[in-house]
Amino acid sequence: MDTYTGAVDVSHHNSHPSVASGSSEKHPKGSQARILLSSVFGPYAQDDEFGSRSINPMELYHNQVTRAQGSFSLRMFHRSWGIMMIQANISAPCAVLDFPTRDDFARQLKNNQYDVVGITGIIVNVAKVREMCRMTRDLSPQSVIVVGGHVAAIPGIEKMIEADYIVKGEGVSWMRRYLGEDESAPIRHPAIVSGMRTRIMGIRLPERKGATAATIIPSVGCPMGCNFCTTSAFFGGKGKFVNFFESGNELFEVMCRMEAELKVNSFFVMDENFLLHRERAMRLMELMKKGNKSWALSVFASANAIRKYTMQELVELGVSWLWMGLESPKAGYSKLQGSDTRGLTRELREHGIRVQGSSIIGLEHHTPDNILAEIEHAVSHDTDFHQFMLYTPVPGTPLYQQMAEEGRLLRDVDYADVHGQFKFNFKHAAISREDSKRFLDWAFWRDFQLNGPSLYRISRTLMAGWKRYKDHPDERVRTRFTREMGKLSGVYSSALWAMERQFRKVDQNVSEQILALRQEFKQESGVVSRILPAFLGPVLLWTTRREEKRLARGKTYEPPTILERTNWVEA
Ligand code: B12
Ligand code: SF4
Repeated sequence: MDTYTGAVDVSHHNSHPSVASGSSEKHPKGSQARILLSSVFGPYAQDDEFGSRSINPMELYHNQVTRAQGSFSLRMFHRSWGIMMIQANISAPCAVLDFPTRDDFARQLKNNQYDVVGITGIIVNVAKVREMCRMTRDLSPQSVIVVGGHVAAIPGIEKMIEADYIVKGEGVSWMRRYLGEDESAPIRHPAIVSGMRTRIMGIRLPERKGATAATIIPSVGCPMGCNFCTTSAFFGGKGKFVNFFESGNELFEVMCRMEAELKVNSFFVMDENFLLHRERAMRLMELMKKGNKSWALSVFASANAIRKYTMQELVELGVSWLWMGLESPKAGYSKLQGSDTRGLTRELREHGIRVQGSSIIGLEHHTPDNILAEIEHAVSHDTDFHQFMLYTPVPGTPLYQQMAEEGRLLRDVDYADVHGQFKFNFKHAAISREDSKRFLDWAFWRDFQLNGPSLYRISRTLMAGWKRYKDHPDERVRTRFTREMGKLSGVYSSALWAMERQFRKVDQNVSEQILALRQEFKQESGVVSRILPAFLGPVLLWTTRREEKRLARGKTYEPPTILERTNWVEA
């Protein structure tokens, strides 16, 4: 193994001209150019000079949703879909390197003659992007360096990193244009398994083909344009977004292909506000009915978009998991207008739809006096999962612009800490930077303490859905709930057995609720779930406790490094 030992260059000098988005220049080799697309290097869950932070691991749930749930936290990794999307849509020979170490990245550069090195990163990763540009100049001086992803939104980024092109916004069309390919050709969706290396209660779940949902990316951006929203701003802001698949027909076709290729019947739909596009969603439902597709969909949607559908429609569309914003009723965002989010989340859960709520801590009207009540309000939604985030002006957003104009942005906050899970990066009218973290941590803890482990909560929602829909006239709906319940009855009821015991020390009341749900399972499901917990329950209790000890000793998890090549011919 060759090791890269280059010193860290933190200077801001920039000898190569950087060009912002929309360049009309083309690479001289066109589609013959050899491309490397890489995500930023790990390890991630540690504190280092490149901006890794132990509180900012590469794990969606453990990072920002279930992080206070200890061994019950849902842990898994997600690939870097942006560069997978670009790779699938160019005909040039292309390697995607995901989650490399610095050594892996250096080795790629040394052992291959790449013409173009594309690096993807978000704002927290800027120091890594800078280091990777420096390494590329050093080890592969012939390569053109292209940087894309949200990191491109940092004001003055072209002076911070040594790149030839910094691409703001959508990258597939940019790369196609740069290689002289047809920019407007239909988008080819890559086959993406949504998550990997899933762990909960101290065990890693087996990775069977088809067991994990496929990720589908219908669009990027969101036309609602909430002032703090970075994804909306990055792809054009209010009124704008980029659609990869315009119609329900196109989407259905992609999903059928994924179903066949990955053997899946569930989909993680990565669209910021999927239900907002009602016509497309309804057409998809029609085709699902015609094609007898009993698919399950996990989607993001705002409360006002959800309200455009009846519960029946959502259930028939296969919506089984909904990620929605529950911002304070006093905040006045148009996406929430007129919606009683507590009533809505209750109703959704009663129909077997798991709800992932998302609440913002530190809104303008929050004060030390009212924030605990606001947190109680958020927690009282009793959603299956709850994400809390600090109100954060992120570069590129209207909120950031406003805060800058008002002189409220705090200087000397490292970009690596601007992610909403640490402390404020701005001066709040009433809450101090230190207190922002305390309130945030409290919100996560309070939700866990009062509502219990998310694994228990999703079991409860699924049970409600099963009871309601097990005799539904639409066979697709029945099949979906039976399938989901099937998953629950064996292993999950054993997990409930272990949870009930382990949670006694946190909250006796919740532990009793878990017991009550387990009894319900016994009645509703087959013989397996009656017998299995007696054997598997104690095993899971043991693995849970073992995991608890490991975590106390500082155990962290990292994603595996992945290299995938397409259209490849050895140089
Ligand atoms: C999946 C995901 C993750 C995964 C990580 C995946 C990975 N391998 O890196 C997990 C769950 C681990 C994660 C973690 C975090 N994430 Co995250 N994540 C997402 C999410 C939900 C989807 C990303 C995605 O694939 N989108 C779809 C693809 C197609 O879009 P895209 O990545 O933007 O790529 C397009 C363009 O940007 C561009 N492009 C991208 N890369 C490149 C490269 C080149 C060379 C070119 C030319 C173009 C280009 O072309 C692509 C196609 O158009 C987004 C939200 C969102 N809707 O995008 C947040 C998002 C990217 N995450 C965000 C944040 C803040 C985080 C965290 C800090 C957690 C947190 N506190 O919120 C951590 C950081 C982890 C770390 N240590 O780096 C923010 C970024 C904000 C910002 N402005 O920087 C986002 C936008 C969410 C949000 N709205 O706040 N995340
Ligand atoms: S509705 Fe959600 S995704 Fe759309 S702009 Fe607002 S916060 Fe962003």
